Amino acid sequence: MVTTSTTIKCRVSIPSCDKDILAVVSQLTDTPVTFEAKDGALDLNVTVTNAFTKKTTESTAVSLLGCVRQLAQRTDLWDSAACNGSTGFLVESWIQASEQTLLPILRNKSKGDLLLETVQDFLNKIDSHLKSSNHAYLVGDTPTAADVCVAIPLTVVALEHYTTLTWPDKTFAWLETVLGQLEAVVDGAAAMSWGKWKGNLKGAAAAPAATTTTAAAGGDDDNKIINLLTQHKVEFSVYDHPLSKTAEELVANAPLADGETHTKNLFLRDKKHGMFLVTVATNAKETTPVQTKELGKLLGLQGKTNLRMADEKTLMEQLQVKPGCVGPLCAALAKPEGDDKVTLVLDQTLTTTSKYAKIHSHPMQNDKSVSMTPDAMMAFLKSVGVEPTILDFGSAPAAAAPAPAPKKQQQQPKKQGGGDKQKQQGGKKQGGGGGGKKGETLLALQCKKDENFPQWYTDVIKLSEMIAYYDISGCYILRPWSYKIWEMMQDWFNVEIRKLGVDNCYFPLFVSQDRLEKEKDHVEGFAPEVAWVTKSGDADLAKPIAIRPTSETIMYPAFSDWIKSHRDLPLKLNQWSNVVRWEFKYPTPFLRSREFLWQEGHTAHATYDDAQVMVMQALDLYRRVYEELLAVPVVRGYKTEAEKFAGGHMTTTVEAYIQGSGRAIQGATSHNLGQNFGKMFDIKFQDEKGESQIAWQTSWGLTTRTIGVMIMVHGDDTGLVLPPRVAPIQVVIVPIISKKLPMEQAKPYCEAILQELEELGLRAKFDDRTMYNPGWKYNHWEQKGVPVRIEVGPRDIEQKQARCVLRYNGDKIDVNIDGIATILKDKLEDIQEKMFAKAKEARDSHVVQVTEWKDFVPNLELNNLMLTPWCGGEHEDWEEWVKTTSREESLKARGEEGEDEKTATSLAAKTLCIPFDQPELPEGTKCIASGKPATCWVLWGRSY
Ligand code: 87F
Repeated sequence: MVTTSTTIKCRVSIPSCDKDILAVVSQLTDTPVTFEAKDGALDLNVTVTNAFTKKTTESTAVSLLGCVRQLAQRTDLWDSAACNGSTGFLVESWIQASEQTLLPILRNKSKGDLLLETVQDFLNKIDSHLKSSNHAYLVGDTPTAADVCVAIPLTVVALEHYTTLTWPDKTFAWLETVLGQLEAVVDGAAAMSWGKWKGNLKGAAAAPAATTTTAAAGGDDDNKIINLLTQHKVEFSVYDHPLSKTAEELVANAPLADGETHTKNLFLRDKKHGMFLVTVATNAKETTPVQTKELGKLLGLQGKTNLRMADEKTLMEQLQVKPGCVGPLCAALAKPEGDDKVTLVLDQTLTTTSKYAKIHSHPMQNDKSVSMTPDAMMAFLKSVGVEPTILDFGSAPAAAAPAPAPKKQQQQPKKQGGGDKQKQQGGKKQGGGGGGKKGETLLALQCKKDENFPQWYTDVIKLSEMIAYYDISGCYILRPWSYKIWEMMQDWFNVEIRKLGVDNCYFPLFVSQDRLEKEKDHVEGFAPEVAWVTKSGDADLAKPIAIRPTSETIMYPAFSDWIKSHRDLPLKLNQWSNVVRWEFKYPTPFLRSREFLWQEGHTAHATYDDAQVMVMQALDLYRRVYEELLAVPVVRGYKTEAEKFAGGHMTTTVEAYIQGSGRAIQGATSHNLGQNFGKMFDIKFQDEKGESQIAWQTSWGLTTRTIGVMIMVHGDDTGLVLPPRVAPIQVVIVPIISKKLPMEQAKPYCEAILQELEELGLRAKFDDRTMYNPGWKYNHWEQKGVPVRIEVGPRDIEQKQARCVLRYNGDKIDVNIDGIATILKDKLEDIQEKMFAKAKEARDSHVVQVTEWKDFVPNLELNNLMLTPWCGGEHEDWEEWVKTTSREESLKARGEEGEDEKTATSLAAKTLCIPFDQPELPEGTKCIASGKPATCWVLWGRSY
C-alpha cells in the first residue's frame, strides 16, 4: 500500500477552547497537529496520512467531520455569514451531502466499486453544480463552509483510496483553489507526493469523457493489464482490497453490489488439446459449477481429454501471473496462436448484462480488482485479439440437472390413477433433451426469509421475474410481472380519483433551475439529490435543467395562469410519471431507487378546509391501496414537525410494518401545503366578494415502493405470495401430463376450466408448455406467487374434479368441475382477507405501548414499534435525542461500534407518525423523552 500524506495548513483564528478540537484532530490523525500563535491567530497544520483512515472508527470519522465543521465556522477565509443567510440551506445541504457520502468511506465501511462509484458520482455532482451555477465555489462566489466541509474530507478520501478517479476540470480547479486557500502543501516524506497525485489527477481530468477511470497511479503504473485497459480506452474502475488468495477469500474480502460478480479462474492444460483459461462467476450467492471431467465434451474437444490444473511455472510463462492472481483479462497477455496458445473459456453469464451488470476480476494482482461491464470486458478482449469460447455451464451434462425445487416441491405430486410415476423433481423434463430454454437455470431461493432477509428479497424479486438489474446503480428494470401489478393499482386508483373530481394530465420531465429553487424550503435538504442535464451532444446547455424529483415547481406556474377566480377552483390534477432522485444511500429495488414511478396529485382550493378534505381523501385512498389491494395493514397519522415535508403546512402518512426486518416503512404521503406555494408561485383568485385570495393547496403521492412492501410482507421461503386482487394471474392450470394423460386429452378439459374462469372475470392461465414438466411448473408459479394452482391429472378428469392448491398456506382442495369458477372466485376473496388478517396480526403483535424510556430500546431490539406518550410537535430536539440515544443504546446492546451511514436503514428509532387513532392519554402522563406533560401518543420505530 502506498503511503500518502498531506499537510493541510491553514491559518485560522482559534479561541483557546478550540484547542480541544486540535487535540482531537491530532488524535485522529495519529500525527502531531501543530499550531503557532501569530498575530492573534493560529497556524494549524493537520497532517493526514492513510494511516489515518486505517485506524478510523465510527466516532473518529464523525469527529473529523465535526472538526471540519468547527473549522468551517471559525475561519476568516470564507464567508461564514452565508451559512446563516438565505443561501444557508444550500451550504448546509452540501455539508450534509459531504457527510452522507464521505463519512461511510472514512469509516472504511463502504468497499469496492460501489464506493468508487459513489465518490465519482459525488465529484460529477460537484462539477455539474459548479458548471450550472457558473460560480467558483459551491455556494456563490465566495468560499463558504460548504467548500471546507466538502474539500477536506474529499482530500482525505481521495488520498487514501483513489488515485483512479476522474476529476472533472471544474471540480479539480475548485479543489485546488479551496485547498490553496487553506494553504495546502505537501509533506515530502510520503512516497507519493502531492505533486504526483495532482499530476495524476490532471491526467485523469484530461481523459476522454467516456472513460470513467484511467490507469491508477503509483503501484499501478507497471500493471500491464491496467495499462492495456487505459490504452484501449475501456471504461473500468479499479480498487484495492485485502489480499485474497482464493475465490472464496475474495468473495468475503470484497463485497459486491447487487447484480455484480467476481470471477473464479481455472488454468487447465491437456497434453493433446492445449491450454484453457476457464473463467466463471463467483459471488456470495452462487458459483457457476465447473465439472472438469465434462469440460472436454462441452468444449467439443475430439477424442480423449484429460484436463488438469497447469503448474505454477506454466502459468507464469503463459499468463505472466502467479497463482491466485489470474483473471480473464490476463488472456490479453497470452499467446493467441500456435502450439502454446491459451484459449479463454468464458461462462456465458459473464458475457452479457442479462445476469450481471459488472464483472470484477484481478488485474494480475490479488489485492486489486478491476470492475467493468460485460460489454466493456468483451470489447476489450476483442480489441486485444482474444476470441473467447463462451460456454453455458448450465447445460453441461453434470450441471444440467435442474436445481432442486424447495423441499415441499420435491415430493411427488399426488399420485394419479396408480402408476403415474413421472419424475417431477422440480426440474426441466429429464432426458429426451427437451428440458427448458438453453441456458435458463431456475434456481430455488438460496436462503430463508428469517435467515437473511435482504438476500431473500433479492432472490425473490429476481426469481419471480419482477426485477432485472441494470448497469446504472440504483436503476432497475420492472419486468411485466411487477409492471402489471402497478397497472392494476393505476386502474383502481384512476377510478377512485375520478369519483373525487381529479383529472389526469402530464407535465414535462424537466424543470429550470430558477423554478426549482423558487420555493426554498421545498428544495431544502433535497438539493444534492437533484439530477441535472448539462449537455446536448458535446455542447453545454446554456442553462442546465433539472430532471423532475417532484412536480410542484413544474405545475404551479401553470396553476397561476389557470386560476383567476373562485370559479376556477377547486383545480384537481393527477399525473402518473417517473421521477429521479439521485440517492447516495444504498438502493433497494422498489423501496429506494434513483428513478421510480409514481402518481402525484396536486390540487388547489378556495379554503384551508377544502384542502384538508382533499388531503384526507387522498390519504384514505392510499390506505385502501395498501389494505384492500395489497393486503398490507397501515397506520394513518400526521408526521411530526421534524418529519413533515418542509415546503408544506402539514403532512399525513400511511405507515406499514415489515416483520422480516422489524422496520416500518412510509407507504405514501398526503400534504396540506397551506399557502406556501401559492405565495411563491402567485396562485391567486378573486373570491365571491371580489377580494384577492391566495389558493390553498395539497399534494399527494404513491410510488412503486408499494410493490416492494407487498413482496416483503407476504413473501415466504418459496418466493412471492401475491394477494389475489393484484395478482397478474390469479389461477394457473397445470396439467399432469404422462403416458396415461397425453396433452391432447388434458387440453380440452383444462381449456374448459380456463374458459369458465375467464367468463367469471378471473385472470387465469393454462400452462400447456410441453418442454417443462409439472414439477418445474409448480415451482415456477409458486415462485411467482400465483394465488391458486389447479392441477389436472387422469384421476381428476375421471372424477370430473380438479385439485386446487392455495399458494398462501399450501392447502389442497379437490373441487368439482361444475361451478369451479364461482368457488374459486369466493376462495380468492377469502385468501385476500386471510392474507390481510395474517399481516395485521403480525403487525399488531409488534406494536407496543411504552411509557418509560428504560423499556424503549429493549422493545426496539425486539423489532417492535413503540407507541409512546409525547410532549407534542414543538419538541424537535427531543426527537433528535431519541434518535441519537436509541442508536447508541442499540449499538451497545449489540456490542457494535457503529453503523454504515450509507445504509438506508439506521439502528436509530424515529417518529413514524402521530396516529389518527389515539389511545386514551391519562391526565398527568409524561413524555417518554422530555418528561414534560404528554399531549399525544406518537409511534416510533426503525424505518426504511
Ligand atoms: C428530492 C429532490 C427535490 C422529495 C425531493 O411527497 C425535491 C424533493 O420536494 C421534494 N424529494 N420532495 C418532497 C415531495 C413532496 C410531494 N410531492 C408530490 C410528495 C407527494 C407528491
